[in-house]
Amino acid sequence: MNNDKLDLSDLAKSRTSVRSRFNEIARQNVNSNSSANLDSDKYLSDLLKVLKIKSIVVGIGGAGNNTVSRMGDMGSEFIETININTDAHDLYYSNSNQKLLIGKETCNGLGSGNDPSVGTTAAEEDVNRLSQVLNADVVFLTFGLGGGTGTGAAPIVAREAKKNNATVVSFCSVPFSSEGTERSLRAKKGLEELLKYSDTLIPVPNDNLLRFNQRLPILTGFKIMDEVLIRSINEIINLINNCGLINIDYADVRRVIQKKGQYPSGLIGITESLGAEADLIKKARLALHNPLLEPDTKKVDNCIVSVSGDHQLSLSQIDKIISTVSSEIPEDASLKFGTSINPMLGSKIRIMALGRGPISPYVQAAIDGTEFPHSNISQL
Ligand SMILES: Nc1nc2c(ncn2[C@@H]2O[C@H](COP(=O)(O)OP(=O)(O)OP(=O)(O)O)[C@@H](O)[C@H]2O)c(=O)[nH]1
Ligand SMILES: [Mg+2]
Repeated sequence: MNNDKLDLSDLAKSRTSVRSRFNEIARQNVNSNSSANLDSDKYLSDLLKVLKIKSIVVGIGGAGNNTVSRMGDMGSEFIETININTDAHDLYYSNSNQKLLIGKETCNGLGSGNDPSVGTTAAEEDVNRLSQVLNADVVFLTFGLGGGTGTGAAPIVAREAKKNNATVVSFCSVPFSSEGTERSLRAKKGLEELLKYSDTLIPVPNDNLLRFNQRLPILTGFKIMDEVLIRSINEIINLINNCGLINIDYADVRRVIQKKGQYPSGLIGITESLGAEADLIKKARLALHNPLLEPDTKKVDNCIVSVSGDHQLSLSQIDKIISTVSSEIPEDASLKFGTSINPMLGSKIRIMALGRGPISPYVQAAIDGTEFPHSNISQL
């Protein structure tokens, strides 16, 4: 391997931000055969190698490990994953590319005993190893709030990822009310810490699953929640990986997922339509007003809508979706749309809305030190 290749692969793997990788390659290629005014293919191909946006998905604690394990079953095997836990048993039986047992001294591989401060100490014990593996441009965290490991360790994982210049996108479930007040108090404390280090923070309340089926067995509820979290993460990763194809580039995505202002926000919704006009309008609205999150869409200041369908996807269908979304968010909000052709969708049209601005009422409660919103399930 010549020195040029060695440098490039080191640079591609380096923990620096995509912008500094760009600057470095630009510097290294100063004397390439590009002329002063034109750039050579050699320069462009070098550039592409180091500009590839790297994302990793990190599952923390039992719920997070389960979610990541199920990602493979849902056809996301190409995504790089890391499972982190204080519980050796859960970690062993989970499925991820890399695994990290944290806090061997603190927990002896036996879990945190539902104590977030133990989860935090366990993560601090392994802070150097965490820092080494959190090597990506975008780090997705997924875990269940309310226990000890996810709640206590996730903020430390997020902090270390941010130290490495990553954009941190956190998806977490909020425990069912039926799991008790103590869990919900722990969840709120966890959010309080997490909001300091997340760019996008989307808590998904388990209770909202009951809107669709009040008799839902708890294990089925967890499975559905896993799927919600996986689909959300997958769609954002697809968007990042397909950047530059049609209309949306990584700068657009980064603008939406990066924190603006003091607190992290976020909105995501994914729906599918069979393409009739009335249904397209309904599903475009539903993607934006995701009933699992109930975001305040009047707070959206930046939004991406991605529409995928097979070769029949028409301009007028896309136009219907975009004009519907546009009428639901503030006039001065920036709205970008992208389209991609996916023959696997058959006759369905998939709509994904990703937005910045709305702060989850659960995050707001953690900021204000007030109670979590009450679920309205009994009134349904
Ligand atoms: N989506 C999903 N949520 C789960 C699952 N299991 C538990 N939860 C939720 O996640 C919360 C935290 O539970 P765990 O992830 O088991 O806790 P932990 O982070 O491992 O913490 P300790 O076991 O106390 O160290 C629970 O209160 C549930 O609301 C699961 O398999 N999938
Ligand atoms: Mg556990």
